[in-house]
Amino acid sequence: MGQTLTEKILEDHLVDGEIATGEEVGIAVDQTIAHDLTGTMAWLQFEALGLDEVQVEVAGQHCDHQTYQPDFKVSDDHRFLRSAAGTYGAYFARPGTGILHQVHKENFTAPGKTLIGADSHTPTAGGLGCLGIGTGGLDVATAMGGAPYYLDVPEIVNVRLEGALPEWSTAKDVILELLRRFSVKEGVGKVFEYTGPGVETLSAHERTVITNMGTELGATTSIFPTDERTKEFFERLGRPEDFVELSPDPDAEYDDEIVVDLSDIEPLIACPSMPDNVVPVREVAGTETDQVLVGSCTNGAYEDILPVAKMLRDREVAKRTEMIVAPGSKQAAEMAARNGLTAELMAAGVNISEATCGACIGAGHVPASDSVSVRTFNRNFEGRSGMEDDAVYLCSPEVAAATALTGEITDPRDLADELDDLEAPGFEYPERYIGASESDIIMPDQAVDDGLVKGPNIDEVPLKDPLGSDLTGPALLKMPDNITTDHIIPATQEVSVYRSNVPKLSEFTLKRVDETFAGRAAEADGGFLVAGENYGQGSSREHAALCPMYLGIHGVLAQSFARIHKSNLINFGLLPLSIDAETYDRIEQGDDVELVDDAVEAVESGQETLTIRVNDDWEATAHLDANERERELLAAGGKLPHTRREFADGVDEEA
Ligand code: MIC
Ligand code: SF4
Repeated sequence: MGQTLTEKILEDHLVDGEIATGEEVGIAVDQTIAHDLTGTMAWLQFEALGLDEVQVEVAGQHCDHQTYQPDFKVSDDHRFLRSAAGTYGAYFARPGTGILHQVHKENFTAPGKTLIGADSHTPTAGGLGCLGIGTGGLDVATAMGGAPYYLDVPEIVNVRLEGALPEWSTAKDVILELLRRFSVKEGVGKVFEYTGPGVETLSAHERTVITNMGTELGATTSIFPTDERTKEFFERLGRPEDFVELSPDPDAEYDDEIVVDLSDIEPLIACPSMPDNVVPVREVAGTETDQVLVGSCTNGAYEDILPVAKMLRDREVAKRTEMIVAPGSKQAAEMAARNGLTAELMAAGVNISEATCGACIGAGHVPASDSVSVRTFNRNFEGRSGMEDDAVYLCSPEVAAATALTGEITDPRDLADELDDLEAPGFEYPERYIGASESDIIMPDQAVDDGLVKGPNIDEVPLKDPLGSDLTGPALLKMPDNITTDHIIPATQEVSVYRSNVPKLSEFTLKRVDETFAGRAAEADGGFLVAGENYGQGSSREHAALCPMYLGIHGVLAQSFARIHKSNLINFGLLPLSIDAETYDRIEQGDDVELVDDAVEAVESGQETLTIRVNDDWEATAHLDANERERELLAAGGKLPHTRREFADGVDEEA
């Protein structure tokens, strides 16, 4: 039987287990990436594990989320990250070099490689045939140290592309169409592998737009084969030697198939406040728009700025609207400047930002109260922009530009009908990619530090005790479906300055759901969280598990979990227990919950069905879906104490 492309890459890197759907495998890691919000903890963990040198081919440390350095704590984090990269052997991309996925794509992503990233949009690399998977920082720390990365072999879905995109429809509309059809949770446990005749009609860049936002489907990753279009991209990047041709076998068998006819795709938009709340742009056309933002790891590349500049050339942004363009990388910014696009955008009334994530997580350009913001980003979870009752729409650069010109949400096809001289910009590559990286990326052999430099806000990594046998405590908080990691630990500026200080960061835990939660949790001697479906969707932020751990939470009783968050809970020794809808409905906040079984025995013996007793009155079943390796981590109090113990045992044995 032939193999899918995903299976081929997994097999090439297999170090443990067998490739069969649902089975756990360990794979060798070629490359890793982390950024300023996840990297500090990852390096502190690397240090706590006693590791002394990066073992992977390429490890990258970026500073992209907090580039405005609004506080000395952030500048201290950046200085620490440079020192850690230099000390341990990673490359360091200076603050302002750009968003990690864009910068890594321009400089290091390569077909056939495995890339583990402490960021949920690591699957961006799949557009170039690289298996990119988002994880918590601790998994990146151990991978950098040479450990395999473990994952359950996902179901592999064949997304068969047919036809070609019509004028004004873009790659962003393709992934919005998938989100419209499949929602933010249907991709959990799946890889979306793109095939079919429509693939060759998409450039390598357009493919990365689709794989980037596959994350919003909940997917483990997304991947495209490589071909002449990919080769052309690598040639223009100046890295032709990194190109490898890869495709699935013609008789590959998939777990499922979806067909998307590209010629049926029209301009789409995700309405507030979920990326799957997708409608045709025409359905919300006319909505007055206060702010338009172009940028992010989805649509911040040079190839995204170019169509915007073409549409805005010799025109003006509507007076009621503020438009900001934040390039995804300094290379994109430099090319836009050298090719005259920046001047044209500025003349049209655009505010040009430095290359940063910034506004995507509410660090700058926070929308005004009761206003509408239209963005080319990938997430519009309520409050993520920094404004609690925000109204953020997600769309393509073309829709964003049309909207900026009119001041109201506009389908660019309708604007083109109105303006005789507005032509569809289409897709265009630059002749060759130039600039920025050489001066801004510090390779390990150029390192300027030879020791860790820690500021006063950089605290120790907290460790949990091994799992206790009697787990009891109140249901401290009951939450609905689709709680995001942005609810658990927001990424906004005032919170993110404490990413390397867990005691302080914990004070913000679930504050957006209930202001009193952190205080109540700290006072209670242990307790549980209760949630509906898809708990912990969104980012890879391990702090969303680490802070509840610090506050003494034993576990989460949820109807279902998002993939990365579930593995982060296990990594930090919190039990992810699934409950059915009836139990969810019955359990109330404040109820006393007791795990009837001896937790240690149940976890260690592989018991899947556990019993919870509520208010000493009624009982229900909770399921622990965890394999042997994960159960060992849970019993030890998490991956950090477990790995430290393993290392210590290894040393004792050798002695
Ligand atoms: C995000 O888009 O939410 C982030 C900020 O990039 C996160 C990373 C983090 O919170 O540390 C992600 O996507 O993983
Ligand atoms: Fe940055 Fe936003 Fe991409 Fe996260 S989703 S990496 S915050 S641009």
